[in-house]
Amino acid sequence: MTNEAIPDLPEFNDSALDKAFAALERRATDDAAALPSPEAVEAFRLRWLGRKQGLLSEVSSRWLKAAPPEAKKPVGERFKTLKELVERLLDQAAGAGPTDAALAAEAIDITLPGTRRLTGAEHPITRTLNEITQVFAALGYSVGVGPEVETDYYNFESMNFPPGHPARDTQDTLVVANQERRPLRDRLLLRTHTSPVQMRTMEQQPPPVRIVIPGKVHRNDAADATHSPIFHQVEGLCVDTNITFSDLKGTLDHAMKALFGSSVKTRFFPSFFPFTEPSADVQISCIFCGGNGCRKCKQSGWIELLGCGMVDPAVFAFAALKQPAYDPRKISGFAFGMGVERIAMMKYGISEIGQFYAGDMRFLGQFA
Ligand code: 2U9
Repeated sequence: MTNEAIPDLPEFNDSALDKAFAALERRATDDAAALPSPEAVEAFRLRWLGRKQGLLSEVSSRWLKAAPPEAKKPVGERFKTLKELVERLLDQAAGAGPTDAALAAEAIDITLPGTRRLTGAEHPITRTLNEITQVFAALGYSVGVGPEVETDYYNFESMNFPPGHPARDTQDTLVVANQERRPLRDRLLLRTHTSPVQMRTMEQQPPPVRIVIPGKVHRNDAADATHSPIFHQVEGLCVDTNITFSDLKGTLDHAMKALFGSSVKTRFFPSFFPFTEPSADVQISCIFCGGNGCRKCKQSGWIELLGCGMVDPAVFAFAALKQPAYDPRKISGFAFGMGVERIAMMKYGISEIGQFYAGDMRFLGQFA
């Protein structure tokens, strides 16, 4: 709308004033009805309230200032009412957002097909890792985490792999470059197991300790259908007075039943780990055939799933350097470790470990 000049008032009596102001109120209301954009609202403001050339400023000079003394009050009152109307219309237009016309222009056709948004899902490794930690959390274990880049001391030496010992070859790993000037114990490497976190925990707190450590580990292993140089473990540690191998067997038997079903059986075979003595490999009755023998268990009825043992006194001796209460003559404990990928592969019938890392939506979507 263009600014049409405000005509001079021929008369200042009540009915002439009512008529003139009513016409302006209508004009303002009509004008405010079509303000589709913030720019149009601003133009409305300038047109009506602009200090020099606004319509109200013109009304003020032509009608108010020109009024004879006796008409100043009735003109002033009507002018005030008009100004309040214009301000109210402006407030409404500024706060109202787009007008009906503007909305109609942008209207969404609700009959068109929608955009399907995929819901995210927990990765099967994360899910299995959480399931395992939950089983132990329910037994009163707390959950610990620690660095993936470790020192030689925490990863190897304190776990009873002395410098140069052949057991280190079984857990070869990537080492950080250019550390030759540092003492061996301080050199950095990618941890091969989560055990360093247990050692760090013992250094921080005296017994009793019951913790599980889920996390990523690295080994120089060739990748094949069931091995990956990066994989995940859940390890556990229980230390107290009078902890025995029976406690270990009872705890792991319960955990396997909680993870794979109450009909699952366990059996323990002698094994070797530098950090436990005695050590054992644990087998569970085949969850595919119930122990009768099938292709998955190579007709044996059993599947090997985890390792465990009583914590070696040499490992406690390292913890005792910082916390004397880990005196192997006074306390004892058990530890265990399991590969999360291996358990997830069993639980979900996955035959290639690489599927977990390929990021293929056709694989991952099955867990949504
Ligand atoms: C401390 C003392 C002892 C952790 C243990 C195992 C046995 C074990 C393997 C299972 C499959 C690793 O992922 S895997 O390849 N682990 O067999 N781990 S006992 O022993 C500890 C840990 C911390 C202080």
